[in-house]
Amino acid sequence: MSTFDQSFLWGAATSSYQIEGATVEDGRGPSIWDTFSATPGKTANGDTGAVAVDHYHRYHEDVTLMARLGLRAYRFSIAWPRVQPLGAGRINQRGLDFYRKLTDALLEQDIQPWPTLYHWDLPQPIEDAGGWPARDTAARFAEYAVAVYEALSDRITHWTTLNEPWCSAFLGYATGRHAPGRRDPAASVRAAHHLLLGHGLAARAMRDAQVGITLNLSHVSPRSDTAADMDAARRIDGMQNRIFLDPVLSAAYPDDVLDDLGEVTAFDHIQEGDLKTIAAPLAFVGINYYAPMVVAASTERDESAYVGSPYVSFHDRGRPQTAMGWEIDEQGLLELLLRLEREYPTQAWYITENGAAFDDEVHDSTRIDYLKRHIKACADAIDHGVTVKGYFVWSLLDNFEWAYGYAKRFGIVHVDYTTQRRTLKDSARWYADVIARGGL
Ligand code: PNW
Repeated sequence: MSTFDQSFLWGAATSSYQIEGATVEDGRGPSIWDTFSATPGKTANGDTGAVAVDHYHRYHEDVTLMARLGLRAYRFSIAWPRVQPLGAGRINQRGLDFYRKLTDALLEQDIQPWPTLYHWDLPQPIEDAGGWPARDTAARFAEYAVAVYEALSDRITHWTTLNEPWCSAFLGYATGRHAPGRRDPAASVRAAHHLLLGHGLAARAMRDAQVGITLNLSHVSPRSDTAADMDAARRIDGMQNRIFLDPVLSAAYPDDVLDDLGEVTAFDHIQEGDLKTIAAPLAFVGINYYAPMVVAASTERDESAYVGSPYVSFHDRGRPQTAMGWEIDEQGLLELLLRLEREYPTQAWYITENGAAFDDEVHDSTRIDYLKRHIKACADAIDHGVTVKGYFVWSLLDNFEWAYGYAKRFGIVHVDYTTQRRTLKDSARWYADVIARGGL
């Protein structure tokens, strides 16, 4: 029997703000990313998602492209401010219509729609009312999620609540490198909790759906086996992986993480029953994996995204890297999957993002090599008994890479940002062959 069975879901991923453009069309309201990217100094070259790759107008062409590649599934996200321009109350029918049309175009080509309900475009009015650090945002998110679910559940089976709550909480509210750009460590810990609470409330309300959450997980190892470096690795593993995995899958925050955060917050934002809500039964967990982390103890204070653990440094092993400066190491993905299987043996997993930015354009043998290594790591994990049920390349198209603007290209399809012309990169042709063959 081959490693990837017939039902293995081969896909590609994007997100609304990174590709759609059309930010003021058909009644869409502003999101925190419109505000943030329009603020001088926040993104490279002052780039914004106002036009992006114009997917809002070109979705049909893009679905045709997906069909040419033979994708079995397409992971996209739904822009909350299109559906609910104020983030609460009135539903904007034209916003829902766009996602209905996109979904129908996918189904017509036998491509499974895999929507994510929140990939970072929080309606600006919700941020103005306190954003994710405010408890009410969790309830607002669940209300929005149910509205979308009710409108589209006749044609969509698999739903993801959140994409990478780590980024929303800690890049959004601690380092300020992502929207809304706040720098308030205590607020970021509240944000993480309310994101999880919003996830749980939504997952419980979407009865009959197959619901999951996507986390950006990493394999964390100490630079050396000194007690200090091992403690640094424990802290970063806690704040990157376990602070999300444990509440969602085991209904508890890890004790050591609560200890580490003791100086940052008094945890008076956690109410009785929250953890039970957060641990709603899930059909799957999505993993976004890009690179491993090697960490060491440091004597210098560094206010990083890892709030509560400022005396940690990130070690560069001098190995090959992508254009993001992220180390290329598929062994990290294998180790991560084996560890997850050990700790959560009954859980089903999907790789909901994996991919790389490189400086080459259409002839991207570096990207083919990156993808090949990581798909091989998935195969090895499956051979070791890990339930990996699908793999989504990040990304289908070159797009708006957040604070890096359009300078970093992750697509397997090249986009000319002047003409919006799409050109298959070598990696797209290669990936189409992988899908056709059902494996490497
Ligand atoms: C993920 N970090 O973002 C996102 O889900 C995508 O929208 C994004 O384009 C992709 O990965 C590539 O960056 C991340 O700083 C952004 O650790 C930043 C980090 C991690 C993930």
